[in-house]
Formats: sequence, C-alpha cells, structure tokens
Amino acid sequence: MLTLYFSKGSSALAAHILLHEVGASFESCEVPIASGAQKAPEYIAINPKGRLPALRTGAGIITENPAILEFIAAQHPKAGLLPETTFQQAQARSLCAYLCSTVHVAFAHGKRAARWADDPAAQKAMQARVRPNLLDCAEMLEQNLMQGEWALGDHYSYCDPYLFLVGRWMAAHDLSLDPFPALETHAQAMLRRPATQIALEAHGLS
Ligand SMILES: N[C@@H](CCC(=O)N[C@@H](CS)C(=O)NCC(=O)O)C(=O)O
Repeated sequence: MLTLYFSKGSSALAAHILLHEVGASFESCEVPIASGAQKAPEYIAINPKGRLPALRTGAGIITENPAILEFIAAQHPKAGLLPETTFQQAQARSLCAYLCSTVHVAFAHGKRAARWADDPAAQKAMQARVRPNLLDCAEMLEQNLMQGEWALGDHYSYCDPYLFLVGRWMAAHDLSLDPFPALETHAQAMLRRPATQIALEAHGLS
C-alpha cells in the first residue's frame, strides 16, 4: 500500500492524478502547508526537507516529484505510462527535470522569495521576474519540449500530470495559456480525464 503525503493545491496534484490513472491502491495523508504542517516534527520525520509531496512505499519514502512519478509508473507497468526505450526514458527524465528545477523554481520565487534573499528589495525584484520567467518556460515547452498531443508524443505518460501543473502555476500569477495552443490543448485533454477530475476534487479544486 502506498501513502501519498500531500497538501491541497500543491504540486502533489501530479502524483495524485497519476495514482488514479494507474489504478494504484493508495491512501493519502493531508499535510496542509497553509498551517505549516510541513515543518512539524511528525512530517519532518517523514521528509526532512519539509516539502510535499512525499510517497511512502513498501521500500521506504520517496521525495521529489520526478522520482515519485517515475516510481508510480514503473510499479504499475500494465498502465503503460513508463516509456519503453532507454532513450525515451531519458527524455521523460529530462522533461521532468526541467519542470522540477526550472519551472517549479521559477514559480516558487513568487511566494518563497525569502528563500533566496533577505533583502526585501531583492525579494521584490525576484517576484517581478516570476511572470516573465514562467512565460519563457511556457514558450520553451510549447516550441521545443512538447513532442505531440501528450508531453512525449502520441501516448499519455507519467510526465503528463506534471506538465499539467504548468498551467496552474501560470494561472496563480494571472497568466493564461491562450498564447500557448499546445499547452492549452494539453490542459483541456487532461481535464477530460476522470483521474484528473478525481484528483482535483481531492485537492478541493473541482
Ligand atoms: N523539488 C520538490 C519541490 C517540492 C516543493 O517545494 N513543494 C512545495 C509545495 S508545491 C512545498 O512543499 N512547499 C512548502 C514549503 O516550501 O515550505 C519536488 O519536486 O517535489
């Protein structure tokens, strides 16, 4: 049995969607960021980084979205959401690394600027970069990284729920996907999937 530690509206939404897509047997445990529960000793004992999501597995805890998503896909091979060839697997990791280390971090400079600078003026300057940086990321995804209807081409993969977060991160900064037709079409296709709807509901977002 897997346990997904999540906060509503957080990036844990991607793992939540994927768990439903693969038909995993799992339970979820809410760790609300709004109340600071991610810093409580009980959760630090689970994830010393104090971040969500985390996934408890039979072998131990996994943190970091790309690792969690790939693990879920690999554990449920019948769902066919892990690319087949070594090259395609590397491409999936490359996309997830970009989403994790560049797009999510660009978004985090909004609420979490204090993580990178103490000076209020520097924080403000970083916050002012969030929208242009997210637009640059969306352009990169749209023009170069998306390989087709789905993130990796013709087939839905474990990358798609993660890619779905981009539109949400942008919307949080009043940015629309309208100038990015491939991302917009992808977001609409994601919303039509029952697994997405169930996960959105679990996050209070339906
Ligand atoms: N690189 C991590 C980022 C995790 C992360 O920062 N999650 C946010 C929620 S989306 C969080 O836990 N924020 C709470 C905090 O920064 O205290 C991953 O991909 O899992």
